[in-house]
Amino acid sequence: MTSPIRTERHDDILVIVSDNPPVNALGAAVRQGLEAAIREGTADESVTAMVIRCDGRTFFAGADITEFGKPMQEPGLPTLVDIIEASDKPVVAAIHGTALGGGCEVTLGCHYRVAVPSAKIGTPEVKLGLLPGAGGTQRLPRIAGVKLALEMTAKGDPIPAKLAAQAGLIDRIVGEDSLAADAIAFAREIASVRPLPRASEKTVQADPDAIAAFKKDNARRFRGFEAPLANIACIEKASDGSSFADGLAFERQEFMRLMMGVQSAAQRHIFFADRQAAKIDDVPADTPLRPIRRVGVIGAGTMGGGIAMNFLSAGIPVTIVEMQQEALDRGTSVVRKNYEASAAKGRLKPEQVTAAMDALTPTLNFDDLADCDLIIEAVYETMEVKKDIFTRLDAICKAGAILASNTSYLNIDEIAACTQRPEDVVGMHFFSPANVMKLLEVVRGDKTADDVLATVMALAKTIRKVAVVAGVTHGFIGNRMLMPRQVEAMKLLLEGATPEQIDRVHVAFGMPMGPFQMSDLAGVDIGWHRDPTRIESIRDALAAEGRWGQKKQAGFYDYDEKRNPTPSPRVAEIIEDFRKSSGATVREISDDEIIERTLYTMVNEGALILEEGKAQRASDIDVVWIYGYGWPVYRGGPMFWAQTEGLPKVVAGLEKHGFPVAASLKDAAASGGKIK
Ligand code: 3H9
Repeated sequence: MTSPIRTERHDDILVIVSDNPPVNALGAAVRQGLEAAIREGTADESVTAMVIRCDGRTFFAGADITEFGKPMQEPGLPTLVDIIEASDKPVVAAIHGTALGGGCEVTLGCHYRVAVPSAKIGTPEVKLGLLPGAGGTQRLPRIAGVKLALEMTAKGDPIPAKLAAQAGLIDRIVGEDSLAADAIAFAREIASVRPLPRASEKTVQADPDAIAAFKKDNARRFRGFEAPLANIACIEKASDGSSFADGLAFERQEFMRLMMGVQSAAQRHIFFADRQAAKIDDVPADTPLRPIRRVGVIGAGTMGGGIAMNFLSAGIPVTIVEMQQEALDRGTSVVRKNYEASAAKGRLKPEQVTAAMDALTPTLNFDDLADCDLIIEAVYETMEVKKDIFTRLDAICKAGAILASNTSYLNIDEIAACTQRPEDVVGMHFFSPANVMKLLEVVRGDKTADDVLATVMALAKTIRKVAVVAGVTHGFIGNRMLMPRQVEAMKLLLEGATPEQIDRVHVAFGMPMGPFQMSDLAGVDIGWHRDPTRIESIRDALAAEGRWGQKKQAGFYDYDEKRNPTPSPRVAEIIEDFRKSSGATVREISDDEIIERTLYTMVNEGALILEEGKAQRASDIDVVWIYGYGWPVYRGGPMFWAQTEGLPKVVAGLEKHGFPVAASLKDAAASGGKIK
């Protein structure tokens, strides 16, 4: 097999080039090739300096994640970085694209680093539940200081070349289109400079205050995660006076601990699940896409406005339609306010706000949708209204336009059937707030054309959403799985649990909020029949009393002006009344029972969804829950989590409470297999 690493001689400079598409991951062959090339350069007396660069779209994007968990082939990445640093001739990293993780660590082992202006450098391992395990936690603070090293390792976001240069991580920013030549010229300039700057030989100033402040400021963000704290501990070790060798030993120990743990397995699972979700099993990756130059949105409410913002932010013009001028003005002004708020926080430049607003065309005239390539309907969840809209769209939209509904429950096939072009109809289920939440459920109707599906999936990437294909089923993937959870949460109240207990168990599990906190935030009145005399459930009783949630400062909880919740004595009374009238036996409910009845039931529903072919794969379900509902990523989504719980335990838990268990779940539990 040919090596992905080749060497090129430019007089006295040896250029070592990696060509390992798509992202130059540092797999075994790359590491072996790099080691051989460095040895070639050091052995050859006519070589004065070396340059390491990559072909393709990026510098090394990190260790090869697919090798994790398998026996490591020599040289390991830490050894390779040590070999580079130990070279007695200068080695220059020439960076373009993203130097990430192990790729960043290779640059830190090099004596010098040059980069193009668009390059980024970072240590995103924490997002995989890991830490930079090839000396990164020890070299990074020695070059860039404790504060930046904490930010980069414990949060994992890459930094642009300019900032890296200010921090000493880049020695020279070179021409965007002349990296190879500029790196050689730089190497020649520094070829005879001695001593060689080696990161491992530097010391770093201790900064315990910065470490304490960083932990405190980010406590919320890091809640439940193991890896951020391990990253911080390694940076602390690098700066507490310990030797470099001791620091490396500590880093290795922590890296291995994380690598063997469930959290990293879960986060690595989600890394691949994200990318897998974009693939449609029976639609070829090279399916020609329909051009989307203008998007129409019907409805300028919270949902419609949020949906429009996704496209405006991506530079795609939007025509937004409403029935009344007042609603249209209100919707447009909310979009503007949202953009201005982002600008005030420094996330957008004023000219970007202007450009986005200029690309928005508000109108009361439905016919203005005629020139749109994609029209997304975001009005009430009523089949009749949707059918009416799609009939009108069918009459006015140009041939080939994609007609999408943002419905969260309704049958896309039924909606499609009222048009003459069901093949152009698809579901695009955004999650609220639509301009923030990453998830997009793409609902594939019976007749949805392959190119429509492929176009919408590709468009999702353009607007920075994670898209998952769902089949037509009530509530699709996410909301369908939410239903058993809600039903059980309400039953548990009757049997003796309180909203506080159920929410506490969910938050301790890692969810951003529990079912009742979620109801209060979304609105207890959502889906309510609006007849205060008809009280059939605890929810009806709350709604009838105007306890509609946070917006009324009263829902399942009481709220103060700052929206801080406290348990409500009135809600306790209502629950008590229902307990009496339902004749339920009230008992102590354990936290385990709450997990079994509200979360195992979701897993069961997920298994049914897979059996019915309404989701392509179990990992897609995990993606839905991570990006749509805030399931803790360190638990890998409900289906992955069920595996880590142990499927036999999940099945036994469901059976204990009398739930009918999905056949596929039972089979997987019995055979020691996986839910697929
Ligand atoms: C590490 O370095 C540990 C060390 O500290 C210590 C070791 C001892 N490995 O994302 P894309 C695949 S941990 C294997 O769609 P983009 C990816 O699955 C690593 N495969 O492209 C996809 O495959 P497919 C730290 C990888 O342009 C294809 O490449 N590094 C890896 O949107 C294209 O990827 C990171 O965490 C990998 N490292 O984004 C960086 N990376 O086509 C992870 C990607 O079959 N990578 N693939 O679906 C990224 O963040 C993005 O891929 C990147 C490009 C920004 C580079």
